[in-house]
Amino acid sequence: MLGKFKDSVKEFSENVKSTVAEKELDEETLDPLLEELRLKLLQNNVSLEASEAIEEELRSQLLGEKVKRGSAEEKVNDAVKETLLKLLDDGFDFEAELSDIEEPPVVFMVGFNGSGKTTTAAKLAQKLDRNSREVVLGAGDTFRAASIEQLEEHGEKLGVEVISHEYESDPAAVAYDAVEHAEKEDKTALIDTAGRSHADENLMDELEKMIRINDPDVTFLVVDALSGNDVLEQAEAYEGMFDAVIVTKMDIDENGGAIISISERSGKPVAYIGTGQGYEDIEDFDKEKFVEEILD
Ligand SMILES: Nc1nc2c(ncn2[C@@H]2O[C@H](COP(=O)(O)OP(=O)(O)O)[C@@H](O)[C@H]2O)c(=O)[nH]1
Ligand SMILES: [Mg+2]
Repeated sequence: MLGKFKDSVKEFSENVKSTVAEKELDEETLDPLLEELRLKLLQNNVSLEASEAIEEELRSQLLGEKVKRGSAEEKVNDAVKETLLKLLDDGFDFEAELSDIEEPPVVFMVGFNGSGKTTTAAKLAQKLDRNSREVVLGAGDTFRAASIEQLEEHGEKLGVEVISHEYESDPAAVAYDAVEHAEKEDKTALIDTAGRSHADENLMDELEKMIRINDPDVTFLVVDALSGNDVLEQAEAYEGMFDAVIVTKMDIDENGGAIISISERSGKPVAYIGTGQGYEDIEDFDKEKFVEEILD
């Protein structure tokens, strides 16, 4: 995880070290190095926007700084670290959010196909259940083949009730029933939805209707770390509809760029990262730890 990104930053700081020895960092020295860092960031799936923001921030921190041989690497690492920490939001305390809600809470999972919504809903169901918060799952993906069975299988394994209707039925009605069940039994409703993109206008309208009718307290946008620059398209497609992001498949991502790009674009916190296919494989996002891992 994150190996390639780490190498890029190392290479940048080593370049600074070898080029400047003891002199002041001027534009002539810094520009080509920053340019090179930017290219490396892009290769690591950091968006152009985010790469430029990082570059600008580093420029303003480093320009005019005197860098002695031997301390350059540390100086640059500190600057990159500071820049990334500034760009990333502090985490999102999901369970504290839920505790603030009086009615049985309603939580929506939205995102593109294959991003990990259904799997993450199951992981969250287990997490909440363990912390004495009973959950009902709503099979709101009535569109994709096998999606209802997939959720029901999770429900069975976890001992969590799943509310479902037939395929092609109105997902807003499924969510409504799940919410009603949650109200009756004092549970938290976790509503799965069908993956969709800008191109699927009907599905997008349907999702808007689902949200309008069921008024979720928390909506997670689930994105896949491997989707690279596509995370921007995802942030855009769901703009204004989500409160926090969950980035899945961090166990098989080498770059770490998706977290940086989506944070920069959406301005929303990353609540959790997915680190595998098992129910346990979900972690609170810790930006300090993430940045340490990139730079260490
Ligand atoms: N390695 C890994 N695989 C994941 C993770 N999250 C989800 N997956 C897998 O990604 C695939 C798609 O997940 P699914 O939940 O069906 O996505 P959905 O279409 O958004 O509901 C499944 O094979 C999951 O097991 C993760 O954090 N790491
Ligand atoms: Mg699904």
